[in-house]
Amino acid sequence: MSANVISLDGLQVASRDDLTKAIETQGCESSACGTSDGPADMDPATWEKVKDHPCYSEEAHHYFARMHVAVAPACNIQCNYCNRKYDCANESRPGVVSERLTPEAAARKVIAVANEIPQLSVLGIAGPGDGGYDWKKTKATFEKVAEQLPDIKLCLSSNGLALPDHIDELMDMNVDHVTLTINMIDPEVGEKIYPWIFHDHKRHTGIEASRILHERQMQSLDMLSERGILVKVNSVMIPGINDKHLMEVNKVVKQKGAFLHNIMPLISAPEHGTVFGLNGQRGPNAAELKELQDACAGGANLMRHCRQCRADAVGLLGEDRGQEFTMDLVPEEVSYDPSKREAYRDWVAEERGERRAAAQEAKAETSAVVATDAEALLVAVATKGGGRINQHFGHATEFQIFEVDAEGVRFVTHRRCDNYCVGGYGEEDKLDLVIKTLEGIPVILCAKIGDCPREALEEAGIEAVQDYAFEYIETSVSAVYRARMGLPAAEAEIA
Ligand code: CLF
Ligand code: SF4
Repeated sequence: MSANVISLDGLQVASRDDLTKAIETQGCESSACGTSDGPADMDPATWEKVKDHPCYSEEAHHYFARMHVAVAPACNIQCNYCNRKYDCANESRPGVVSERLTPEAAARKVIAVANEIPQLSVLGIAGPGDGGYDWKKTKATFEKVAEQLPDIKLCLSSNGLALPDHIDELMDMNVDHVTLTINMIDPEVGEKIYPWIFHDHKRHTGIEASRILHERQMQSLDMLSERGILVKVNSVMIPGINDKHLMEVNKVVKQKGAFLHNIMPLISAPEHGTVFGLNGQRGPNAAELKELQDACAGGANLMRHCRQCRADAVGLLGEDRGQEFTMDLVPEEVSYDPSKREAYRDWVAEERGERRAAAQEAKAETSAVVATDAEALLVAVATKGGGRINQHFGHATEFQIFEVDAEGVRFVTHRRCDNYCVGGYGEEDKLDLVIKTLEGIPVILCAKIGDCPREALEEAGIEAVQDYAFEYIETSVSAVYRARMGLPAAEAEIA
């Protein structure tokens, strides 16, 4: 294969034109991004840092992938939603980490993934314990990767307790992105979440533990913000314990300079063996989560596209290709070839600009004819990335949900499901679950759908539309909105 050939899941192309054509005809398995212009309300330096980061930019998550390496198993606190046997709940859904890696093995794995997945832009360390506490391994991994793959962004997730001791080293390593998990700013709330912490060679319990944790978390946030490192705050929403309180957390972290606030639902089940799982503490439902997120309007900007991924996840946020890159599959000797990633970034820079322009045009034309108080419409989209409707209904393991009104098209959330079609055949019980997943969403856009599932959806009051296969999401959602209102299609939507 020549140096400039890009391979996306079996799709091999030799140039940008070929790539565009391939995506238009087959759908893009992924994507990355990089227009030079950021959103109007963001300074160019910040945009430069976030434009390729799938967690820090909703737009980027259609194009770019992250990978986590599980190099940091030790942790210095106990969260009632965590069982050490499982991934860190700060940054992952519960599930045993497949393998823990040494920094050397991790660097080898990153090269292997970067050679195969051109969308890869970020290496994150998210446990399975705490990367700030298990610092030697975190630092050694970041240094090895930075030395061999200087164009990969480094991203750390931590509970913040040990972090003030390492912030200057993070600066030295050019780490631009740090996630702090902050579940409270009131130690009385913290006491219900953290039974103990280990700090200054000593174990602390009760309210003292939460007081120290809170102070260190605030110190970490202040120090990172002062140094221009972008901080995303993750908060686990625990009904009856910190749900109302998180509005205060949102205000405070905004004042202290957090770039984003990611409010994630508690994942809790008895089989996880956590304190909350065993004592029946439930997580919030989707409506409760949305209500809290909406109540935080005006505070810190919210991240709504988090997938609560594993501490060893690989791929676009909605997918996990970790099983393709277990260490037994990674060669002993592997050298980095940046050419595919470079070609991919170039392609995305242009593609992203075109998508944004089309979305702006559709928005302008829609807002010119739709009343400002017209009811918004929710639309589900089956997509494999690239900002396009490029997935068959039966293959979707999640649907991205967009809202459209006179103000334009916005990503709202995603809903997960099992794919309906397995081995070429649809499974009826799975279709029932997919329909349940789509409850409250009147339209779904996909690249293709069979007659059977389409009729079943129709009976459930959901219109399945495949007329916009491989088109941009925003222009298609906008066109459907106008069509359902009996309005003509806008020029940008026909183009
Ligand atoms: Fe990983 Fe976290 Fe960095 Fe992203 S994840 S360390 S910021 S590269 Fe992203 Fe995964 Fe949500 Fe985390 S979707 S769990 S927010
Ligand atoms: Fe578990 Fe992460 Fe909490 Fe540590 S910080 S106890 S690894 S969830």
